[in-house]
Amino acid sequence: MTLPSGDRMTDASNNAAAQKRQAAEAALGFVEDGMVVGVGTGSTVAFFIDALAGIRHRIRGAVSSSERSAQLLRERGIEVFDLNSAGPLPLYVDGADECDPQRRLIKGGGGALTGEKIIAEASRTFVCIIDESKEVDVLGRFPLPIEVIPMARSLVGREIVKRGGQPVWREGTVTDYGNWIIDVHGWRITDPVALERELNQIPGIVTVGLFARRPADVVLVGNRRR
Ligand code: ABF
Repeated sequence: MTLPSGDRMTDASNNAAAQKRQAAEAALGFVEDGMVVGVGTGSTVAFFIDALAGIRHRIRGAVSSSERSAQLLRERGIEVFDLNSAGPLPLYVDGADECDPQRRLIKGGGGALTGEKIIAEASRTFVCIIDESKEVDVLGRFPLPIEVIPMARSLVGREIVKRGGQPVWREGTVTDYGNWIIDVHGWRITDPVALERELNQIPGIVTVGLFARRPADVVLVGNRRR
């Protein structure tokens, strides 16, 4: 396959894209008539939004985890609702950066972790759509994204170092909520629920990119259900 840029995709990236599309299309099976669907962010979700557009007459609309996905949804004629007006959602579909055997996730590589975590919490069923490159035995090979209030960047960085992590400021990234992101390298996260709860206590941290206290309910890997 050749990218719009004219670059040829490698077999591996071809395979990943095919698996992302397969998982996205399989997620349609969880969409029921009249639903307002929670929609995540990222390239896998972009395939899901394309698929959702094909059945947009069957749904009421969507709640988006990011401005970026909201724009994609509107461009495809899908109404976007505010979460407060939509209320509890029956379904949330989103990607991930890593997924362990217990369906616990690292998310936030795309910078939308706060909106994603809010909608995951508001949704009855969270369907995670990934390609096989995201599957790990232990979370942490992908640097853990943490959204922070800008004034707390150094404070949070020091707290991360105390816990054996290497914090890297994602310089230049400002989230939809005006915050910054620190990516934490070097952690092997064997108890993601405990780490999520501990980091959530640190003042200045808005969102930890661990979806472990509330993991995915279903994981679709290409055309395979985990
Ligand atoms: C999003 O999915 C983010 O949390 C995560 O970074 C992204 C994965 O990106 P992609 O689907 O492009 O691989 O929900």
